[in-house]
Amino acid sequence: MAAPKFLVVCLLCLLGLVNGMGSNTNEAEAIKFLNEFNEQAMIEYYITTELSWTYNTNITEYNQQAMIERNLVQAVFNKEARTNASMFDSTNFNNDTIRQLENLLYIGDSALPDEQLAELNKVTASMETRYATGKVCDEEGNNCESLEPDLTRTMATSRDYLELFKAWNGWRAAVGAPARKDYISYIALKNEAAEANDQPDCGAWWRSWYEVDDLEGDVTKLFDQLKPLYENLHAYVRRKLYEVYGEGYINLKGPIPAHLLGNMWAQSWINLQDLTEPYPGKPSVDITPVLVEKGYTAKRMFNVSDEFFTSLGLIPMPEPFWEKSMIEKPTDGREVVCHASAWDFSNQIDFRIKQCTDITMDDFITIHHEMGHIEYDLQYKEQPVVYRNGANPGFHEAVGDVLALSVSTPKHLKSVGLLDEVEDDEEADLNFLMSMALDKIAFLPFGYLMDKYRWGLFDGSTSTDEMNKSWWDLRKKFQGIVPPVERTEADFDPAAKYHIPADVPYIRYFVSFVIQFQFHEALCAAAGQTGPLYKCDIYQSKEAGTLLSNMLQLGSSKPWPDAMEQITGQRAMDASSLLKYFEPLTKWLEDENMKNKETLGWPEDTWMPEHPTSGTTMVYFSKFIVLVTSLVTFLFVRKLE
Ligand code: KAF
Ligand code: ZN
Repeated sequence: MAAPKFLVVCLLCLLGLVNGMGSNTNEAEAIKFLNEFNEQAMIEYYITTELSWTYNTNITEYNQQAMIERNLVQAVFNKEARTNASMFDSTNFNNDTIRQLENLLYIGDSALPDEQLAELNKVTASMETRYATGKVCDEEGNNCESLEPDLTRTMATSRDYLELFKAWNGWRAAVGAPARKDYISYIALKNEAAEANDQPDCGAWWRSWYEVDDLEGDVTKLFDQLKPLYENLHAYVRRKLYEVYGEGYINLKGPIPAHLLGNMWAQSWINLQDLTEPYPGKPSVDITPVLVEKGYTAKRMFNVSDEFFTSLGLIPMPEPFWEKSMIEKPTDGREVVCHASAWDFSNQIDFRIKQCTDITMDDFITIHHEMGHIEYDLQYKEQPVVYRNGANPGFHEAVGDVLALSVSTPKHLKSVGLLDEVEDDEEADLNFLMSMALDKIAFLPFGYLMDKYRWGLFDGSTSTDEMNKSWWDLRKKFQGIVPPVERTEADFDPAAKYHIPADVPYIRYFVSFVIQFQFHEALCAAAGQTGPLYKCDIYQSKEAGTLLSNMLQLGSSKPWPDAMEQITGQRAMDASSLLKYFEPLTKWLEDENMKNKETLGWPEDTWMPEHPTSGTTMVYFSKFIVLVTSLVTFLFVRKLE
């Protein structure tokens, strides 16, 4: 295997066809080539994106095939661009020409030979279709439910152990296990693609986008710094769940059953807000009931988000966005990919969001997240196509979330009529900070482990024979959660999370969750806000908006530390802003856990919860006892009368 590849590479070297090893030293010609490429790329990408959109908003065999075939045509275009770019010897060109040419040498999956690329496209499309169309039905095969909105709502609102289990387990049976075989093919093909891009494996390739020496080391340091806060939150929430579900289901020294945390993947615990408020008597900071009561529609939620962007002087969502986006789940029977995404059609006009919006606070925040992507797209649309990316993938994920940090403050929500009552005292602040921690702190280990898991599969340190076990090893080690029933290697639970079958890397979200607080702090300073970080709201601050948009306009034309420095004055990821934001809550959690003599972590890590169905027997038994007691009391009282 290795020898022929080596030969090919050397032949290409002799011909000067790889890595800018060409012989043409004429920079004017290089610039002319780049300009022509840019014009043509806008046309080609537009066609490719349109076909992908058609599939994503109407999943049919025909649309899937059209998308796959178009991807092959796009790959031919990309390969040709790579060949042309490699004709130049760019040693003496200016930095920008070098950066653009280098970008064109790495063409992603398109570098695969036709046959393998076709196979990869087929495998990925089949995994994505299975995920997008997955349903959970009852024993008779009736009352089938999809992930959005049905199962998501159940996971968020039910406190019935068995009902939660059925949704959790049903989803994994529907879309997890069936993806196992495809995923093994996928790993091999993605590694081939990595090698075709001069990378040792696909994990290394994905990490290379961050232009640092040791991304894994960098994120591990950040994670270790944040771990104590996570463990404090975990111990506190575990106690609250113990009060609801009792000792058969919750061990106060063990990991938490994965289906009790208000979310299909236990990645956000925001839906446990009502159970976990430090001071329960205070007005709630959850706007879901207000959105529903006031009759908000998806469109109106999008308008409110757009207004926040424009209040900073940022670019409003353009007309075609409103005409062409899909902001609700279609009701005409069409199957669609519901997982939210933001689309740049590369023609400087057409930008769209696809989201099956539910009228909840969660989705209100997701709207800001997605609009952040579009805002970035709009800001860098004058850059050449090769630079129309985030400074790194984490930057792209952070933009909308930064704005949402302001939007979520109770004062802001009240000012736009989304909360009726707010109080401004220490107890109310702690309730608010708890709600933010359930989102931002609970997410950290999940954001960290999703790619740690895939990096292990790609570099071979995790065997495909233990693909499910190693997933749960990481889930237990970092999140402190366990499956509610035993799992085996017939299962493949990672595929029950969108980004795995859909081939979307995940460390970007961990990076985002750290840097969004760095950006927030810098923008708050620009807005002249001097109070605690968690109270800052940059609404209507043109200064904050300008600072942000100047950075966004760079796209990926500069290495990300330059972009970060422009906004924050720092050149590195740093958890200090995040820790500063949560400082009052950290202290409160530490005191509370100390008072209750909580065990931090999950030392009893071999513990498993009772089987859910044996649990139901218990539930029925206790209901029966209650019934008998009431009957006896009733008869007794009657007799007394
Ligand atoms: C983020 C923020 C809050 C909570 C949770 C998260 C993590 C993550 C999740 O697990 O839900 N969030 C998302 O997946 C949001 C979708 C997206 O905006 O990140 C989307 C994912 C995606 C979908 C299809 C193909 C590729 C990526 N990303 C984008 O639409 C996107 C990414 C980069 C540039 C432009 C758009
Ligand atoms: Zn995103």
